[in-house]
Amino acid sequence: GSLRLNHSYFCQKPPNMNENLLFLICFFILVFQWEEIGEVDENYAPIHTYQVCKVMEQNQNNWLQTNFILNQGAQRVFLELKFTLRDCNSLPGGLGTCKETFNVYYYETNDEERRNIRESQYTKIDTIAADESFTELDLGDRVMKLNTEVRDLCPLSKKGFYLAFQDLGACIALVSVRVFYKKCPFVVRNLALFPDTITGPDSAQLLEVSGTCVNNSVADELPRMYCSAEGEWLVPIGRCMCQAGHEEVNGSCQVCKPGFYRSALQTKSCSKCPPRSFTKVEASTSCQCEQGYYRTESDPSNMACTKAPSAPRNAISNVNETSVFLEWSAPEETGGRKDVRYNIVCSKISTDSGQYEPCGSHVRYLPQRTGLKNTSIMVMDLLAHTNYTFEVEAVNGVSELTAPLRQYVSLNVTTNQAGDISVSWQEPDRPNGIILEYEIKYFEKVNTDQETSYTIIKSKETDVLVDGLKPSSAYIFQIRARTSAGYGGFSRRFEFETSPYLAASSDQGQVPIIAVAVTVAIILIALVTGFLMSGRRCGYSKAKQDPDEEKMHFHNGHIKFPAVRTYIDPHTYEDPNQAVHEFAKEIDVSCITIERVIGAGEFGEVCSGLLRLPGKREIPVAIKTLKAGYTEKQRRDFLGEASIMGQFDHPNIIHLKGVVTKSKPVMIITEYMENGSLDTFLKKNDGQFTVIQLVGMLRGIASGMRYLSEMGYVHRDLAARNILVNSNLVCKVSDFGLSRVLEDDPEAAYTTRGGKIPIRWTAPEAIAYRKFTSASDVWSYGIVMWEVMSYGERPYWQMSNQDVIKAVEENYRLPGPMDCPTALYHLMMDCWQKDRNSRPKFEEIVSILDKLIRNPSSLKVSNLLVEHGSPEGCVFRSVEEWLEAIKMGRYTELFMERGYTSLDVVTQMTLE
Ligand code: ACK
Repeated sequence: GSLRLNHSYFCQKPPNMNENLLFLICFFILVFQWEEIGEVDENYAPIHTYQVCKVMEQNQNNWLQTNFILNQGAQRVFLELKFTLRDCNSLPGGLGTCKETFNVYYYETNDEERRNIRESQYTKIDTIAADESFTELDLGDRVMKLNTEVRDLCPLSKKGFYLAFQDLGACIALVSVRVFYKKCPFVVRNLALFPDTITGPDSAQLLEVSGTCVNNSVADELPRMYCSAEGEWLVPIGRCMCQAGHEEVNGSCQVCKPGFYRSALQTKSCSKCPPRSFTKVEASTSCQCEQGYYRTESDPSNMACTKAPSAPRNAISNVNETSVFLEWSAPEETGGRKDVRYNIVCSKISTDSGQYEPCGSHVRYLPQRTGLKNTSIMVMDLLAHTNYTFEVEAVNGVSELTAPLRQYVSLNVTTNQAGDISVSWQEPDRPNGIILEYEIKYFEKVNTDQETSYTIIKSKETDVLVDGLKPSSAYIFQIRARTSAGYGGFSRRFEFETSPYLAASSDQGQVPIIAVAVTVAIILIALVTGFLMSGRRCGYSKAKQDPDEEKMHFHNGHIKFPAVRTYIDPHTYEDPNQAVHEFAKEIDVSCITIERVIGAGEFGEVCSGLLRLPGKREIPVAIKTLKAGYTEKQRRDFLGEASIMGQFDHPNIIHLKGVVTKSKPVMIITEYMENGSLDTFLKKNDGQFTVIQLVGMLRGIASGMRYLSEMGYVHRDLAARNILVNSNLVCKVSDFGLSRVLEDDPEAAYTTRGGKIPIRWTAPEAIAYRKFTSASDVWSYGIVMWEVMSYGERPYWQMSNQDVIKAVEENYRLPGPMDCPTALYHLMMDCWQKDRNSRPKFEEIVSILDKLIRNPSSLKVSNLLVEHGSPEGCVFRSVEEWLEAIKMGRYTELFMERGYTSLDVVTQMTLE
């Protein structure tokens, strides 16, 4: 009877515990010297305890052993003990023998019936001491000071284990023992089922779990999640989508009702059949067109069914010698489509047969004969004095599917005669100023190509009509443009021939000259003068930093000089040595004392030492060396960092003292940062700083980055490992480089486009198409914030780079680090906005951090709803209003769908 009582107390799952803790059955089966006693707890509720209190007697060795506890496959099991312990000092005679601890052991085995486990076979879990012991006085008041201790057992590999408690002479009452493991509970996420998953043996381990799609759904990309050691699901990747003909309703896929359909996997729910279509069955993937209506293969399924257009209306013609301009109005009935096009069918009366025949291939149509979008056309190169008929036909996407009934309007036209050449051309691509006019030079091509005499005409437009030319003759044309800088060169020569067409009939007798009107597009060669070329060589260019910007720079034909001093890319120097000596001071090696090696850099060792410049006091410095046997390129790249660093002067940018290039080894001397790199420093001092100290560090980094961005320098590798910390906790941005910046970063990985990029720190647009800007540095800064607030945790833990790219693309963002003030987490999230223009600028980041530092109460880790009360302190009236206020408005729909429709429900949201 007492065993059962203990079992029920010891092993019941209390109602307030998390869903993800699983309790294992345990009770005591072997009791040596311990007593089972009825007691009351601090609330005077009856409890049963196991007690032992043989403090006066020597050589105690009292044991309690549990039943066989099946671990149910868990590799890490937790043990929670609640007990009271008597203070030895309060026992008058027992001081010599009295103990204040007891031992907990376990014995792992596959044998469920194991009896007689010897003491030596147990493995000790721990010696347990009380945080709170009690005296006789307390006992008189019936105050029992209950201690709670939790230990874990791992890794477990067998079927189960026995627990045992050993008392060596203490006065203990064991009130409860709870044995449990943690699991990530079964969940349906993104239409995928994720099974109950027991957490891994390691406290930092994330288990990757694949989901299975719910009925009638298919995987867009295999859905996966990570099960954390705490039993939480993290980082959902991929999702399942309801199959066509089904829609998502409350996490399952249900069929579309008759009259509704769902085709493409992109639409979320079943839609009503579009106009002029229907379906009479369930689970339809499309709707059928009503009779007389059609849909083309490329028509989207949500488009109404349509029919062919009626004929064009109000056609008119305007004859100009042997050209005719036709114009008409759109048909009255477009058939419900926007893709109405027009085709022209031209026929003429044959001079031989007097019958209509096709016009032939010499006739030219501007812009073209078929598929016209506009309601007009120019028809040229017709025969003079000839009767033509033009049919203007209207068609649309479904005309071919309808009965072969052509919808057209026809026009009869008679031409007269012609004798001009019309020449047109395009403006040059990149003129060096406003074009004032064009000069057109032409001459008749006689037997040789040589010009004997020529004519020049001028035009402010990009076309000209040249008349008075001989029939059947070749002419050469050349064109040049004039700007305020003078004339450009002539275009290449273009040759045209006038045609010898005779009039089909003429009242005026023989027509001596009948030339064809010709329209020619001549593309002029670009006119680039010395002015533009010299602009290109200007030193203040950011050519290597952003080619787009460079283009804009020069397109306008002038050079913009920025207001603040601008970073100069050392690449713009033909001789890199010149750049080094422009920005870095040469230091004589005799001024330097190397003391010890502190690390390894890409090009050689990094040492600490002392620098004593003449007339100055000695200061500690860091010395980067270039190892012997370097190539010329390595030397250039190594010193490139000094050429960059030497241009900066800011308290949060590592300061260059100078370089040693005249002797070997070549060295770069910088200020010494006592605490080394930020990531290592934070890991070493986990949990040691106040939030204000951490925010102070972040403020420094942001200020350094603001300076770099104002200088026009994009860092590209901003990460805690590239920040150095001095003895006053001042953080400084370091690691400047040219192309090699990313080559020497062990975090950098090759992307599909071949670049080497530190994926976890880099903005998606920089990964996808190498768009590195100050806005991508802001993204990296957000990651640095996360690293700092989590004391050097690795961003995205041990997820693979590929998974990180995917997850970020799918809008997953790192969760807030433990104990991170909500205001800081929101700032990080802002830095990780997909649209780079929506991210804050470094200027704003500095000012936000300053405000937080000035107002420390804003840095509390508090309830979301309180934290984000509107500035006036008013309470939010709806979930939408609250989400908008914390810049998460885009999630409103999701909240509604999942039932978080009121703030009351939101406040009850669990972490899970
Ligand atoms: O984490 P750390 O101690 O800090 O190890 C690396 C190592 O050299 C290789 O880069 C340290 N280091 C680099 N520059 C400096 C500096 N200016 N002051 C102090 N340590 C530095 C860095």
